Amino acid sequence: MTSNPESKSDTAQATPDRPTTPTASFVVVANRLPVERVPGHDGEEWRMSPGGLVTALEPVLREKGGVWIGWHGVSGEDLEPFEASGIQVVPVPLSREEVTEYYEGMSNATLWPLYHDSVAFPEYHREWWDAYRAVNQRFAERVAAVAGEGAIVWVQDYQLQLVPRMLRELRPDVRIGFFLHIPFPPAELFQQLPWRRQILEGIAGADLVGFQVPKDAHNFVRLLRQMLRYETRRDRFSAPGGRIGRARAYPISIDVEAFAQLSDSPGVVARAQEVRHDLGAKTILFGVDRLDYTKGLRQRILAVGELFSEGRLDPEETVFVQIATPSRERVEEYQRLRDDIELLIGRINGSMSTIARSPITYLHTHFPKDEIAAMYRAADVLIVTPLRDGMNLVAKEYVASKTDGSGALVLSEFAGAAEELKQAYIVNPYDINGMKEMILQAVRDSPAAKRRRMRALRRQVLNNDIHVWADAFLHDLDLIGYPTTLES
Ligand code: GDG
Repeated sequence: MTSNPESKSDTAQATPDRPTTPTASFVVVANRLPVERVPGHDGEEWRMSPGGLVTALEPVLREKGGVWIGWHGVSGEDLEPFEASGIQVVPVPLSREEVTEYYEGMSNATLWPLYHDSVAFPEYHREWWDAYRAVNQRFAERVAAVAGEGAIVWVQDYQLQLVPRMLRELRPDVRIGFFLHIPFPPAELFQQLPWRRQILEGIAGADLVGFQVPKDAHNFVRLLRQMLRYETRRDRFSAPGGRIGRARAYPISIDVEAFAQLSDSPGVVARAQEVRHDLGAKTILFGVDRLDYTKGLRQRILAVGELFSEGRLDPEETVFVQIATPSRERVEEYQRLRDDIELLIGRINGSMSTIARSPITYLHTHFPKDEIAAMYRAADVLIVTPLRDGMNLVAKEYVASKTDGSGALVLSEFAGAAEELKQAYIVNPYDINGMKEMILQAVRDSPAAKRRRMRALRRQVLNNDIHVWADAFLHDLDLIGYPTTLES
């Protein structure tokens, strides 16, 4: 069921059937709401947008009568809480200026590059920080107004690092979890942040802090000890007032079963055959990423381009398809990246193409999920080469989609996923020659060798899906509060 929320700016009248703000026992807080506005019978409607996090949390939200709090994606619009596909959502408004300063600025031009090894230069602006704090406070206040007595609140990601502490001040009764989807930087980089203490204190307001990999959890605990003088022991820390919190790794995953089913569905099977036929290549190399400087696109394209120009990959036999989904297009660094990538690909194709075919097929657009699934199914080699990545779900989606056990995964050692997917063809994306050799090996290895690797990868991914992730985090969050000392 979808309802059509009314904007406060459109109408000051509360409609009688509008759901009132609920008192929830489970609250998910994320920068974005998992909804999209779609045309409906009666004007516009809201639909839950598909995505791993929604899939994982939807059953818990339904079972516990939970709510999701977040921004709905349009600035300057203040909406009442509403229901979308049976889930209660509570929109948090953002002004146009806040989108610029809190979201595009502090979140995506300061924290995002800093947390990804500073692969792009992080910008520090005091007015961005002020907006970040103000928006985090607004989120915390919304949660405080919605959460029932003793509720479980799960805060997501780097845009909302101050919320745990702000919320604790408003509502000491609730149990707070925080999960960081991106890497947590080493101390030497984190120390650059003018607001490093506030960020650490903000996150440490949570009872349980989750990271993608153990190293990041250790970094965080070490920083609490060194910078805030918290007492710590292994994964536990003692916050002011004697409250004991924990910081651990919970590697996120995907809805494996849904991907496998989609991959085996008749439409996707037929589309994959069609793609293979249309591309007319013996070997299909594939990449799909948001167009982001952390994803190592420049290095990947350079490596594949050199393999073509040196004649080690034959453009008559091999094609490289790269989908680069538009992302953060108002942030300057992303505009520069797009220009660089398109110049690079233009040069390679310009010198290597024939009238009939080009070695690189580059698509700068968002595709439906079915189309991505068909590409996974059709691809002989998936190339994932981030310079730094919290996890990387694309790698796991490819493995889940290869239900017949074929395919080869080339994976950067700097993706969180490399900790689990050890049987992939692991590369260092900064080492172009090494990457070229590994891509060639992934293309040329015997089918039996590839199957052996894929079997191990599939075992890992199948046993650790998104439900395992959510259950593990929520289970640990549930237990927290019982141990009262650092030792227990
Ligand atoms: C952050 C962290 C962490 C991409 N293009 C299209 C499309 N996609 C989908 C993929 C995949 C998702 O977007 C990308 O997920 P990643 O994990 O690879 O990367 P980030 O967006 O950077 O995510 C990351 C993740 O959070 C979860 O914690 O793994 O490290 O950076 O699902 O399939 N989907 C469709 N069309 C496209 O054109 N439908």
